[in-house]
Amino acid sequence: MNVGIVKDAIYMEHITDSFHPENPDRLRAIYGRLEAMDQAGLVYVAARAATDEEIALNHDPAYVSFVRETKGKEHRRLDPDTVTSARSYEAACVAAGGFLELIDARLSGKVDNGFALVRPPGHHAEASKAMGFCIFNNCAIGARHLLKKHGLRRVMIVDFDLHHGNGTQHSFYDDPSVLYLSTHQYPFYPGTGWFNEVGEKDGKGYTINVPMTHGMNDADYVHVFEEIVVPLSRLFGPEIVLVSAGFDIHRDDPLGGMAVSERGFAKMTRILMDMAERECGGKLLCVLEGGYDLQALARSVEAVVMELKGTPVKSADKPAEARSRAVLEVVSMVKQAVKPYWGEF
Ligand code: Q9C
Ligand code: ZN
Repeated sequence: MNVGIVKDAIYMEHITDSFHPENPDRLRAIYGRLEAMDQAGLVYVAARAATDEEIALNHDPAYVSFVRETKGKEHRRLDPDTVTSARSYEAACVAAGGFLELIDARLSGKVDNGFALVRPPGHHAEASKAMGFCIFNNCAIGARHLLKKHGLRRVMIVDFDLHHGNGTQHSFYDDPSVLYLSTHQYPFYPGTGWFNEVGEKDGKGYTINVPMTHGMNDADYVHVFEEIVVPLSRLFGPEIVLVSAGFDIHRDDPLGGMAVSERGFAKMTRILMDMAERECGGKLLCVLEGGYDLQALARSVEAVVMELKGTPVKSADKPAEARSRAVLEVVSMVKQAVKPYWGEF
């Protein structure tokens, strides 16, 4: 498999406060690990800045101008958690544009799947508001580009970041062309993502929220993927699958309360690859969201990339731990919530 990788030095120029968990060291750790990997099958896709028009596919032009105003300025606060440095605007444009280039590389057949290793992250960013370390919503801009520029009609977004992707959910809340499915710790930041948030108008049923309880492990996530994500993909029939890949569900993450290991990320990736293979010729593209323990983050991204290459790490077949009782309840609640739209599955 040729795995498209987006990697760029500009992403390290988005400098947050000292001790901010979302800092340039995250990508330094990932890129270091990536360089140490066998390079066979890795295809580096050059990033570029998304244009104003591309960003405006998902954001209010006045908000884009507001962010542009931070250009060249030392330290601006866009939200209690979201700060900028002189080159953050540029980094944010290249984060979105990097994902667009990866999308185009997949659709033109240059790569088989891929991972955009970018920052700032995106899934909390609303149409007119920065939130939760996110400035522009990379994944949502990617989905808009697929609909508008490539004429796709069904895009599936799977978001396994610890936090609910409020920005992505709201972008497509009334839009049946994008199926947004999020697993996230609940109750937790940003507060949204309960079962009953299922979309509105024509988009009813096309938002699926899986609020996970504290401490869920590899087996729990695999169970949710097998019981909810895969069956819904069969019913929806996506033409491409985008993944908001957040590694803050790792057991070592300082922000999260989940217990996922590298092996779990590998298994989740395998399930998503098989799903994308069945539905849409394997069109599966990941974009980095959270993940704040540097070692856990770098090792987990490596496990995902190994899986995308088709050379899974050996530890992937060690016996799994048991799933929790709580996950059965979560799965049954989600099935109940989406039954009016998708029936029983
Ligand atoms: N102000 C991502 O993982 N924590 N963002 C807020 C109360 C914000 C996480 C705490 C966490 C944002 C992309
Ligand atoms: Zn997160």
